[in-house]
Amino acid sequence: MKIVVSALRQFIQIAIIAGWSHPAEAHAILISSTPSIQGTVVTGTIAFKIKYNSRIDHHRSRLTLSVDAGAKSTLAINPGSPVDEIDASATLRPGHYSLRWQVLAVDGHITRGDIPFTVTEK
Ligand SMILES: [Cu+2]
Repeated sequence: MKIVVSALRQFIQIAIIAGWSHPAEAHAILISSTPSIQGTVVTGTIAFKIKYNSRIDHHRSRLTLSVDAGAKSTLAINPGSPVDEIDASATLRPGHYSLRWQVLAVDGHITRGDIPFTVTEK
């Protein structure tokens, strides 16, 4: 009985350690984006495509767009976005913008970042 208890305790300890040191690949890391970081696009309807290294939860992810003076708006994430991508669209006038993304990866961890870009005249 003593051996069983000791083995069980050891198993629990290993499980705790394994749970704490989960692989870094599990986090959603930005792979590519349209517009690109510091990129330039022409005024009109912009198709945003933000791609990650892992599956993300579209319902618990968020896109916030801010323009020059700081006016912020939330962009609706296209429900048909690929599993590792968030897509959205917006009609934008020329200016300096920043797209803030926040995504929930399948491992339950949230990552966020900013994509500054410029919209120019036609
Ligand atoms: Cu993680």
